[in-house]
Amino acid sequence: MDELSVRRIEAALTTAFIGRSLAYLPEVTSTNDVARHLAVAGAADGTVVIADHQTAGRGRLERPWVAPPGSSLLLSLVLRPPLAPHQAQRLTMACGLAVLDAVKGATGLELSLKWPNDVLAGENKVAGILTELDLRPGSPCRIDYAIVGIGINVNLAAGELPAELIVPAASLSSLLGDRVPRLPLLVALLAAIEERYVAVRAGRSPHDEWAQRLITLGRRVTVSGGGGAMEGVAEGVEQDGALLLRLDDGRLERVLAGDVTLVRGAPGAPSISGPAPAV
Ligand code: BT5
Repeated sequence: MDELSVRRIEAALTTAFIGRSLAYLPEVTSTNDVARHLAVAGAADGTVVIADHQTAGRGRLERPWVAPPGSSLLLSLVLRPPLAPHQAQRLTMACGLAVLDAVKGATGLELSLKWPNDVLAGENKVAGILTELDLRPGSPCRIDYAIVGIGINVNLAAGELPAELIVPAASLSSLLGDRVPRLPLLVALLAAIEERYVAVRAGRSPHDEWAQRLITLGRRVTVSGGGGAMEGVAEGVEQDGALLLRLDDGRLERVLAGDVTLVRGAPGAPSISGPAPAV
């Protein structure tokens, strides 16, 4: 049995505050939308919204996030970190690393990250993260709340995986050849998020560990977006999450948003791509 419910989740939770305020809904438009409404109404730091099905699940730039009912982990967190807007990518970094921790702990699978917000198994996308911000005006400007949405492909058969994507998709069950119970994975994920988010709250950045887990770095890539495209070598990522792209004429471009494709045929570079960061 793989049913989620508030009772089952609460009984299994190991966290101090992440998910202690919890909404489970069988069907929503998008868990990010529900979480935003709760945040506007004053929801506490660490509030979690989970759904079994989204009728309008989305990625960045309103791209659709596809997940058959009951197949996936679909959740959003309301976070109220003491961060400036330019530090918001720390939340995506921390949650991406938490997905790696939780999947490794629950299944033994070693996943990796692709700049800026994808979780991959080899070249296949297993999970995506959508971070949306609301800012508190003033000087200095701070984040009022952030909604971090996480979608993990858990039990999708090969035929259920969305096709014709720029980045091919995989699910944990398709990789393992067996179904993965969602509840223990969810509990492990919320615990991993709490550990990493507590560090972010205390002023520590997950940047260095995140950079180490990015398969994008050191590769030749094409970055497209805003009507143009640039090709170069992805040299590094800055503290705020920006990608540093060394162009062939020697200039270094700082890329905050764009579609990144690893250039086929370049050393060690299969073709992998993905769209721009929301933050
Ligand atoms: C993301 O966006 O990868 C962020 C996805 C976040 C989804 C979660 S689910 C819970 C919460 N509520 C929401 O409404 N959203 C969050 P992006 O990097 O823009 O990637 C979107 C692209 O991924 C799409 O354009 C498709 O190409 C591809 N895609 C869609 N569904 C997929 C899936 N199940 N597995 C792999 N790729 C998928």
